Amino acid sequence: MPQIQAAADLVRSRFGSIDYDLAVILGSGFDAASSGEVLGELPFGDLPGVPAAPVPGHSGRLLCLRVRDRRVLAFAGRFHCYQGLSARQAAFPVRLAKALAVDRLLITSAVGGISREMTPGTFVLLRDHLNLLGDNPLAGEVPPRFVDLSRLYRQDVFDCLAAVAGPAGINLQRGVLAALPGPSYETPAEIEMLRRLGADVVSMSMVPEAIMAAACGLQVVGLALVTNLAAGLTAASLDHREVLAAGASASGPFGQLFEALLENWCSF
Ligand code: NOS
Repeated sequence: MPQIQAAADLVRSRFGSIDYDLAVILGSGFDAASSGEVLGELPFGDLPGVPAAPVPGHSGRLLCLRVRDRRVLAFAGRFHCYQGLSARQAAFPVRLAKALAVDRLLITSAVGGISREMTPGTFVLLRDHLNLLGDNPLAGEVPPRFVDLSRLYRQDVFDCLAAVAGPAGINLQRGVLAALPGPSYETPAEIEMLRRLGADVVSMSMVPEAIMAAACGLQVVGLALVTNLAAGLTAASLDHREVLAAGASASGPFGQLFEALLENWCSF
């Protein structure tokens, strides 16, 4: 905790004492900086207590953005369990956002599509998740422990997203995420198992952050981008470079959804 406070102090000293409307964690290939003006920038490596270096496709920077009249704290990059971190360490950005008094968190990620409608390019508002990481960010340390996750992901933003998605020709769905530890992609048999368990999409992230956000009392929206069909659903091999390319090519639509979300969610 002292390190989180030290990190928050550093962010305040660099960006000023800002009242953020929203924090966003940007997954592989996601870019929010292009939606707004960058007011401040800080490499993750400068933050006390930062758990690891960024992985390819993640720039590893904390940004202070102005998007229209909103202030956004953007984590351009995230921490994953497959970097050898605990789920608690992976949730570092959420604890930092909490220490900076942020109360709304948007979590984004590239995901593999499992259900028939989850084709590459589809955006998915998370309805729920299956935590198959074998770890929980609330394990081990101070309470709260027994946090209610029955309404973890906000659903009332769907209409404002759909209002933008329809006319813009953006495919928007709702779905359940399965989070696996990775870093290998899944086998076709594992994907079939996940489908039978009720998962629509699969990734190696988001869940530690979402659970920590619930424990910290932050409102959470999960927005995923299907970058590939999951293993066994396509003849093509899975490749992280293609995940990054698919993310980059969806940056225009993501910007539109992000602005709609900022406008509506922040005025609820
Ligand atoms: N990601 C995926 N994770 C699991 N299975 C998939 O099919 C998939 N597609 C995208 C790997 O490319 C990175 O993107 C996400 C994972 O969370 C991982 O960070």
